[in-house]
Amino acid sequence: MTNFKEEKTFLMIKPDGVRKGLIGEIIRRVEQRDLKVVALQMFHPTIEQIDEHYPKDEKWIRRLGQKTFATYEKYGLDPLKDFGTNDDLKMGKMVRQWLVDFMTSAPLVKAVIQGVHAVDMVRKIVGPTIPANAEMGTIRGDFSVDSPAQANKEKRAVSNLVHASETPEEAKHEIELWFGNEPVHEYKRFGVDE
Ligand code: IDP
Ligand code: MG
Repeated sequence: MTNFKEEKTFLMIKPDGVRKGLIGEIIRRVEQRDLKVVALQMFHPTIEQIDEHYPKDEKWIRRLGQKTFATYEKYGLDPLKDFGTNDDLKMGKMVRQWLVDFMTSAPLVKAVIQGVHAVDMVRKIVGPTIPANAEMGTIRGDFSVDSPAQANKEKRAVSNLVHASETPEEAKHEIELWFGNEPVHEYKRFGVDE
């Protein structure tokens, strides 16, 4: 019987994950949790593809800007001095552009992961966005050390190894974008599906 909580999510190993030689480790941690890799590929994205990947709606961009300002506040820095703005939307657009630059700087690995509560499970395995907030035992907690304050000062995206969909809606959009023309495979995993 199909488990009604079974779902698919999208995972991408970012340039730093690839360049640190962590492809195998990241996939291993996902498989270790009985989640199934149903599509997997290395590729070098275009600017246009990455631009489609990150949401374009104002709410998402503002949230990204707000996060950046929150980091600035926490570390006593002045965004107006460094970026010439206090506006969430303007700041969010800048960070989004840094992300596009970062994500096109090396090959990436993209994957579709299937399993019970796959979206939440993969987020849990990956850990929260900022490495310092990511617990040991998560991919980001164990292997990344970047600081958002430093990244913002250097006008670049925070290096945190992995991208993983945050919601089922985001997963649907991303799987369609990255695997729309390619096969996602069906198979039964020993000890999981039978
Ligand atoms: P997520 O990757 O944990 O889902 P999001 O908030 O969706 O995090 O942000 C997307 C990516 O943008 C992050 O993974 C990180 O690389 C980058 N990022 C987030 N906040 C900042 C920031 O304040 N400065 C620079 N880069 C950031
Ligand atoms: Mg996100």
